[in-house]
Amino acid sequence: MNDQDYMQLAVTEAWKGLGATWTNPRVGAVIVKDGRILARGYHHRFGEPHAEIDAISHLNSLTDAKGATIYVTLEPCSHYGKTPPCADRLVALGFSRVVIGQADPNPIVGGKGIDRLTKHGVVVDNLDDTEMVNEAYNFYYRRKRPMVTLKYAMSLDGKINQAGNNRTRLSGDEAWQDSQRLRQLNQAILVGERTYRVDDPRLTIRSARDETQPLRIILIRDARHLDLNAKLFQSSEPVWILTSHQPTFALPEFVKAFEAPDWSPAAVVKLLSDQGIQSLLVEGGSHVQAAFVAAGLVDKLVAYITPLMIGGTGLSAVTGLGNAHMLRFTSPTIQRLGDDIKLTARRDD
Ligand code: AOF
Ligand code: ZN
Repeated sequence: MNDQDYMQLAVTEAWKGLGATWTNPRVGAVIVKDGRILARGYHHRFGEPHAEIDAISHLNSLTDAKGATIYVTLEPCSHYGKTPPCADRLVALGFSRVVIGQADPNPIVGGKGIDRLTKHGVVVDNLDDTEMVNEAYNFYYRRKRPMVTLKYAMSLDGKINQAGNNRTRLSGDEAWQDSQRLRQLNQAILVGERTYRVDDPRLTIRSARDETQPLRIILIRDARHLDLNAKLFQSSEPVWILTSHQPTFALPEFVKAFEAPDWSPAAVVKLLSDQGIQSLLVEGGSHVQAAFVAAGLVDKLVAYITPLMIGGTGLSAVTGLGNAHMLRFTSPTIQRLGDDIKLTARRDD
């Protein structure tokens, strides 16, 4: 096993926190001494001990840390937050080497953790190979806004449904499972008014525990007569309504309405940035997706393509998008999921 192998084990640990650590990063750690793995750990959920501390708690004896190496997917912290600085703990226990997967883009740590360790004679090596574990966290601190992912399922002729306001089931089970995971990778999910009315979605992750559900956001032009019987309101995880007219009645505690004359994609992204939301999944419909594309506010695109011709006058994935808004995506990857194809592409500017 080399450094990269141990780091991959730490990455596996980090992913165990999927969906539960917002707005903290997913972090994993593995402690190694004389070629033996002594302990593993990860950041279980927001507010709980950091990965390093979790791994240390699994050592048979604290003295085992003396002269050991710890592999951590993120630079150890140097600040007093909800817990004391991990860097200090590593120094105090006598670790001789710390191998990190990436520096921390969060300015409260940002390099200070590494400095603290090296100042005390601990060898620090940065493998720079774990950025994808916290794609949105990294994006948020570097770009100062949430990472926006656009997701849709479409037919071979680029349609998302048949004509009219029908909900058309396109993707198979595997693609559906995958889209549930995509929800877990995002801190918030947004749909437009038509999707909300036609699909009556719950926007929850079926398999997840309540407290790890993403924030659900709907755009409703006029919320004065909002129907609280919609499925969205049948589970009490937070819902935000972005509207030009507040409801005329009291909302349940888990529902919050934000009022503005116009909720353009830029205004939505500004609100989310201000509220510290690191990632947003736009799940339709066609007009909302077009608006995000037109505004250039799509960082990642996930399309599930079903080998089916629909024809007729069903909506395209981005209805109403003029060709003046051509947006080129890069680094496409494809994956087969049952009878569907998943296409992922990015915008890197
Ligand atoms: C984590 N888990 O394993 C590591 C983190 O609010 P606090 O005190 O929990 O601190 C959160 C910050 O700590 C986080 O943004 C990141 O900069 C740093 N490292 N955080 O939640 C961990 N190692
Ligand atoms: Zn820490």
